[in-house]
Parts: sequence; C-alpha cells; structure tokens
Amino acid sequence: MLNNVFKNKINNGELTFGSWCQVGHPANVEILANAGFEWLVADCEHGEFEDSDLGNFCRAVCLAGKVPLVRVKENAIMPIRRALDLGAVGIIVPLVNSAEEVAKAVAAAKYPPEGVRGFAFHRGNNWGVDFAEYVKNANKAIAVIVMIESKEAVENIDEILQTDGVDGVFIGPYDMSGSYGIIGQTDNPLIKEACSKVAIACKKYHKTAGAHIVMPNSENVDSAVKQGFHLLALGMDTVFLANGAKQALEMMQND
Ligand code: 3PY
Ligand code: MG
Repeated sequence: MLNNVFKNKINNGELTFGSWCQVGHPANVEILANAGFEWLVADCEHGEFEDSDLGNFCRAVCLAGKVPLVRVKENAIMPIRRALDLGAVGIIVPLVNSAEEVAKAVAAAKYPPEGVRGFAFHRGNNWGVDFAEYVKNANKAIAVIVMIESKEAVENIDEILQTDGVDGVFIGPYDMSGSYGIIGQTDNPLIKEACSKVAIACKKYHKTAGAHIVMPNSENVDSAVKQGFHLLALGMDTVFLANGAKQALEMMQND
C-alpha cells in the first residue's frame, strides 16, 4: 500500500499534475482519475469532507492506480493522524507560517522517535495485515507538505524549508492574496513575486515546490512551471463542474 514512488518523484523535482476534490464522493475521484491526474487531494479544510469520507476517498484513488493526499483541516495531531491512518500517503497542512509550525506538522505525521504518531491497526496498514512493513516505511514514504499562504510564511520561507522532515511546500494563492491585501488577485505581480521567492528557496534547499492553480489556464500553468513549480494541482472538482456547465449554456446562447 505504501511505497516511495510519489515521494521519490517529488523529491527528484519531476513535474507532476494532480487535482483537488472538495466533494467527498468517490465518483469525483473516478472521474478525475480517468482524466489522467496522477494524484488527488481530499480537501478537508474547505471541502465537504468528513473523516468518514476519507477511507472511501483513499480507496477510490488507490483503485484507480493514483496517489491519495489529504489537505487536513488544521495543523493538529488528530486530523493528521486520521488522514494517514485512513490511507493518505501525503498530507498537505494549511496556513503554516513558521519553522515551529512545520515541526508540529512533522511530529504529527511521523512515528516515534521522530514524532508522536500513534501505532495501531488501520486502513493504511491493511487493518494490521501489513503492520510491521508499514511502520518500517511510513516515516520515509509519507510526504509532509506545508502550505505557504501568507506574507509571514513567505518572509520565513528559509526557516520553513530548513525544518527537518518537511518535503516541500504548496502555494495557496487565495489566502496569499488575502494576506497581501489584494483578495482574489492571484495573478497580481506581488503574488507572482512572492511565489518566485518561494520557488527559488525550494530549489536552494532541494525541496518540492508545489502550487494549487485553482483556475488553471495555459498562461498561469506555464508561468508556474517557468518559475520552478513542479508539483501542480490543477483546478478542483467544483471548478471543473461549474466551468463545464457554464460553457454548455454559453454555447447554446451563442447559437
Ligand atoms: C488558497 O488558495 O488559499 C488555497 O488554500 C487553495 O487550495
Ligand atoms: Mg488556503
């Protein structure tokens, strides 16, 4: 169940595309997996996901041969433990602003002695069948990614990336725009400059540079790749549905 394929890929700086699910139904996973995304994120911070949806989310992602990741609802022990126990192979932790906060997320995600994760039988280790194997590999194989979504985090990017156990970062463009006082202006030069600083720091410290491009188009995806981002989440189930529906109606109105 747990292997190093995803983590090796991101740590090697390979370009990889995934997407984001806000609706906690496995059908959305199947649809996005069919489209070809390599990994999918369950959004427990802003999406309609309960803990009880996460097992089925991970099941559906694995059945489709893709990688299940969870954006936990907050930087705390239990949401991180639940996501991993239910089968996530990586966690994305929102609103991390300092090295201290990174250390807290890392501790929650790692078994002792590196962290405080509790030992048990759970879906992640095949309900105990693969207990020993899972415990042996988990600290290495599970990706810990923190979200950079504020001016403070951008200012602290060096200490954030130098914290033990963090694999990389993910830009949250909307929170970032709010923090810079330009709510929703995700393409504003101030945000681009902040993203560039983050990408350069990731390169310096050999960490994964990720970004969520909520409303993807060829320009913003191309620009993120050129800046050095290689872990790219494109869109979300809700955005794809809304855009597809709107396009169909516009087509009829233009006829
Ligand atoms: C943000 O834009 O703030 C996000 O968290 C996107 O996932
Ligand atoms: Mg955010």
